[in-house]
Amino acid sequence: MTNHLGDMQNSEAIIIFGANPAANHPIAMQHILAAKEKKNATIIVIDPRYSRTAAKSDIYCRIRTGTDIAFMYGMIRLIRDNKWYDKKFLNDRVYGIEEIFKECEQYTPEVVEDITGCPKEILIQATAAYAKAKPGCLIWNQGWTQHTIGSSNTRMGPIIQLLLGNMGVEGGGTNILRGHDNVQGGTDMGCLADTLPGYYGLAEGSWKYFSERWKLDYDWVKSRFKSKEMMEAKGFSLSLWLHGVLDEANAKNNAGTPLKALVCIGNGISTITMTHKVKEALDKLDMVVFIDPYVNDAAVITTRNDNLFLLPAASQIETSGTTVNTGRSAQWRFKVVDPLYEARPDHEILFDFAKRMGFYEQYTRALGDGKGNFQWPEDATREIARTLKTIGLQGWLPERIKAQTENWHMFDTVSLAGYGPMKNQYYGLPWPCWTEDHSGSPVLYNINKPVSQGGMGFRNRFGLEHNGSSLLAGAGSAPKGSSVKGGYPEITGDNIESLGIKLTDKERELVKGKNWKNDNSGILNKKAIAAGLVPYGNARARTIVWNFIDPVPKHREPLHSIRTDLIKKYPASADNPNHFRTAVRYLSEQTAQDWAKDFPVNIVSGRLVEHMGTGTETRASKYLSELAGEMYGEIHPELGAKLGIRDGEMMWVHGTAGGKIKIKAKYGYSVLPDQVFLPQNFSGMWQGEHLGDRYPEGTAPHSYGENSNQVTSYGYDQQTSCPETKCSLVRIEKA
Ligand SMILES: Nc1nc2c(c(=O)[nH]1)N[C@H]1C(S)=C(S)[C@@H](COP(=O)(O)OP(=O)(O)OC[C@H]3O[C@@H](n4cnc5c(=O)[nH]c(N)nc54)[C@H](O)[C@@H]3O)O[C@H]1N2
Ligand SMILES: Nc1nc2c(c(=O)[nH]1)N[C@H]1C(S)=C(S)[C@@H](COP(=O)(O)OP(=O)(O)OC[C@H]3O[C@@H](n4cnc5c(=O)[nH]c(N)nc54)[C@H](O)[C@@H]3O)O[C@H]1N2
Ligand SMILES: [Mo]
Repeated sequence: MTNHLGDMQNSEAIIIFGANPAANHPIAMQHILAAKEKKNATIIVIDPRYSRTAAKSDIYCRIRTGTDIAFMYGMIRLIRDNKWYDKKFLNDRVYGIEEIFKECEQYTPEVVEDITGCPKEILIQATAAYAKAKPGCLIWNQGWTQHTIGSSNTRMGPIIQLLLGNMGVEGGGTNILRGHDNVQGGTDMGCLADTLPGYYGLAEGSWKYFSERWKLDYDWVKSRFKSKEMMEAKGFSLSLWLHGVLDEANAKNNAGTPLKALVCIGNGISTITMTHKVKEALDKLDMVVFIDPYVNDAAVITTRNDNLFLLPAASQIETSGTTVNTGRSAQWRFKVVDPLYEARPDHEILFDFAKRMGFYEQYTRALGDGKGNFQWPEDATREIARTLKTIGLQGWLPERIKAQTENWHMFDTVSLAGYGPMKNQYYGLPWPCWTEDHSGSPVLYNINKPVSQGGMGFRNRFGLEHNGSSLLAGAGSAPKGSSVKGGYPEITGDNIESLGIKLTDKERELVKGKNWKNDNSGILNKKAIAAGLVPYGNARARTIVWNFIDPVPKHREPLHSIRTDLIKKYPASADNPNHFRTAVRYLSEQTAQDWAKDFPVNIVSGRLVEHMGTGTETRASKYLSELAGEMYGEIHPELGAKLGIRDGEMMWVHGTAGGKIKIKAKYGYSVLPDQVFLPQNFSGMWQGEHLGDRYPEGTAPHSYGENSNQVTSYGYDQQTSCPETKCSLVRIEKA
C-alpha cells in the first residue's frame, strides 16, 4: 500500500478493482464511506459480482472475471485521447509510457466491451469520472492477484496512477488492502519463496550480508544447503509445493529429490487451488506437522494414519511483539494472558526445533549478548532494525514502537501525524523509517515533503539508463529541500561525495565499498537525509519490466476461459519447465480441450463477513456459525431454471481438475446466469461426506461445509505462482 487507510478520506474519487471491503475490510470501508460523505468522492467499483461494496458505489462496472487488463487499457486509451494525463509527471518521473500507449491502441471501447462484457458507455463514464477527479485513489485486492496474469493486473493499477499524476500524493496512490493480520509484516520478514527478509534477493551478496548480521560464517550457512545453486534458487511456493510431492519429474528442479516432509505453521494449506490434490500430497509425504492453535483443517482432510503431528500454538493474545498493518505501520502487541493449557508460542516451538536439530546456538547468536541471554521479542525487533535497510526499518526500535502503541490516541487517523509527546512522528512509523529518530513515511513517493519527514522520489533500482534513456528522475522533481534538484543514483560510499556531501577521512574509510543497503555504520543514511537526499536515489517509475514474460502487461485469457473464441488472439504464455521448482502448464493446459463446452459456468470466488480463511478459527465459534453456518453456491434464477435446480435444493458442482462438491443452491442476482459465487470460507465436508468424526475429542468446529477449492482449476500466476482461484470453470447438476 503506498498510502494508508485514513488517507483515503483525502480522495476525490476512489476506484476499487476486485476488492470487497464492505465484507472483508470493514475499517477500510469506513474511511471510504467518510470520503463519500465529507468530500462527495465518487466511488467506482469494477467487479464481476454485484458485491456489498458495489452496492455503495456511484458507478458499477460488471466485467467478466480475468479481463481487468483489457478494461484498464480501455481506460488508458481514453485518458490518452482526451489528454487527461499529467504531462509534467510523465515527463519528469515516469519511464516507458510510450510502450503502454502503443499497447492500448487496440483496446477501443468496442473491443473492451466485447472482451469484458462491460458496456462501453459505462467504461467511458467511469474513466471520465475518475480521470477528472484529483486526487484519485486506486484500490485492489484478491480479485486481481488470483489469476495467471495477476502480476500484470498489479502493474496496470500503478500505471494508471502514474498516468494521472496520482502517485505520491495524499488522497492518491495504490492502496492494496492486505489480507491477514500482519500479512504485510509476514512478507517484510521474508515469508516468501524467493527473498530473504526485507526483500533482499537470494544472491551471494545478500547471503553474505545476512550471515554477517547473524554473526555466522557464510560457509557454515552455505553448508546447510545441498549446494550453492540450491541456496540461491527460489524455493517451492505455497501454491506449488504439492507438485514437489506428486510429480516426480520436479525432483530435478529440487536437487534430485521430491519433497518428503511438511511443517505447516499458521496456514490453512487447504485454501490453495485443487484441495483434492493437496490431500493426495499430504497422504503421500513421509511426515506432516501442523503448528496451530486449532486443529488445522488439512489435518482432517488427510487420511494418513501415522506421522501426523499437531503441535498446539499460542494465539496472538497469548504472546507479544510487533505486527505491521496494511499501511506499513508497526504496532506493539502486548500479551494479554499466558498461553492456556499446553499451547506454546510459535517462537518457542521453533527454538525447540533448532535445539533438536543442533543449530540453536547459531539460530540465536545475534540476539542479546550472543551467549543465549536475550530478551524476547525485544531483541528480535532490534535485530530486524539492525538488518532490514532496504525498506528502512532502522527506526523500528522496540521502545519507540511501544511508546507509540501506548499513545495511539495522540495521533490523527487521517494524516497519521502525532501530537504532544508524539510530535514529529507518524503513527506506526510507517516504513521507510530511515533512522532512529526518523518520522516514518505515511505516503510513499511524495516529493512535497523533505526526506526527514517522509518525503521521497521513486527508487533507483534498475540501473541508470535503459535503451539509451535515463532512468533517473528529471530536473525539479526531487523531494522538498533536496540538495540535488533532479534525479540521482542510489547512494554508495563511492558516489556520496560526488553528490556534494562531505565525509571525514574516518567516515570515508567506514563506508568504502558499501551502499545504503549494507552500510552498517549508518553514515550513508544519516548524511543523505541531512542533505535532503533519499538513500535509495531518485529515479523514474518504470512502466515496462524488461525481465518479465510480458515486459508490457498483456491481456491473456484465463487458462479455463468461457470465451473459447478469444483464446487464439489472447493466448496464455508458454509452459514453464521450472517455476518455483515446478514444471507449470500454461498454453498446453489452456488448449488441452474445449473447457467451456464441458464446464460452462464461471466461478466468482470471494469471502463472507462472518468467516476467515478456511474458517478454522471462525467455524469454531458458536456465534459466527449461527450467523453463517452453511456452505452454498449463489446462482442466478435463470441458471437454476435451466438446470432444474430450485432455490434451496442441493447441487453437485464439478471442477475441471476432477474435484466435486455437493452444496446448497441459493438464488441471487449478484451474479449473472453463467456464474456461480462460491465463498472460500468453508471446509469439513468432503464430496458429500461429513468429516466431523475425524477431529480429536472436543476440538470439532460448530459448522462445516464443502471446501470450494476442490473445484477450482489448475493454474498459477506466470510470475508469482499465485493460484488462479478467481477464474475457474465448473459444471453444475442437480444432486
Ligand atoms: N470476513 C473476512 N474478511 C477477510 C477475509 C475473510 O476470509 N473473511 N480474508 C482476508 C484475506 S486473507 C484477504 S487476502 C482479503 C481479501 O479481500 P478481497 O480481495 O476483498 O476478497 P474477495 O472477496 O476474495 O475478492 C474481492 C472481490 O473480487 C471479485 N472478483 C473475482 N474475480 C475478479 C476479477 O477477475 N476481476 C475483478 N475486478 N474482481 C474480481 C469478487 O467478486 C469479490 O467481490 O480479505 C481479508 N478479510
Ligand atoms: N477459492 C479461493 N481460494 C482462496 C482465496 C479466494 O479468494 N478464493 N483466497 C486465498 C487467500 S488470499 C488466502 S490468504 C488463503 C487463506 O489463507 P490460509 O492461511 O490458508 O487460511 P486461514 O484459515 O486464515 O489459516 C490460518 C491458520 O493459521 C492458524 N493460526 C491463527 N493464529 C495463529 C498463530 O498465532 N500461530 C500459528 N502457528 N497458527 C495460527 C489458524 O488456526 C489457521 O489454521 O486462501 C486463499 N484461497
Ligand atoms: Mo489473503
